[in-house]
Amino acid sequence: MQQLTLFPESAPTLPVNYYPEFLTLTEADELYQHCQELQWQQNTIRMLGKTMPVPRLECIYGDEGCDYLYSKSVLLKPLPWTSSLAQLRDRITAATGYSFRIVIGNQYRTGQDSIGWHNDSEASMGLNPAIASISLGSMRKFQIKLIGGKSTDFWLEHGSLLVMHPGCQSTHLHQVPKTTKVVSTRINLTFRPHIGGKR
Ligand SMILES: O=C(O)CCC(=O)C(=O)O
Repeated sequence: MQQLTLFPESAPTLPVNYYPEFLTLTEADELYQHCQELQWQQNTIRMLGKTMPVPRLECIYGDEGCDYLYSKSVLLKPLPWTSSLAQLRDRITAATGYSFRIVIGNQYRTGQDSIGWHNDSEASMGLNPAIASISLGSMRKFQIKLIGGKSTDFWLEHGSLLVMHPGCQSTHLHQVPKTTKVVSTRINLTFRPHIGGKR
């Protein structure tokens, strides 16, 4: 089983680690194919008194009852783990030591799909969650910054893993900005803990 070094020299000041070749090309291609069959939804979000479509498609799989509400507005109700997603969850746990109860998928259809600056601090994940993020398909820029600080860019490649360690969500914000470049679909899977539901 692949065991990751959690704090390599390359990113000593950020509470994240990036592993560009976590999956082999064949594994990443097969997983991308599997993700095409997941139940993607176009959700709506209420912000500043307005209801608008979330600028990406979303899906959620996980343990029964591990509902996930974000931005006090979007409620995601997990479908049961598929065997591919459960295998990937276990592999990431074996490599990082972190446990996960849900995976939220984001599908960025074009460069106009995005996620703005935010942290993932929903109480349902418990205190100081570790979040593991797999990227598939087109490469997109992921930016992370200390709150009030300068941002660092990561180009998240097909088959890569980005780990946001415990504490990251309290001190840092992250985003995947829109781009005017022509990009095709990118799929992102974020494995997260959850304190509710049934095991
Ligand atoms: O797509 C990504 O790499 C980031 C997704 C993200 O920030 C989130 O789901 O909270």
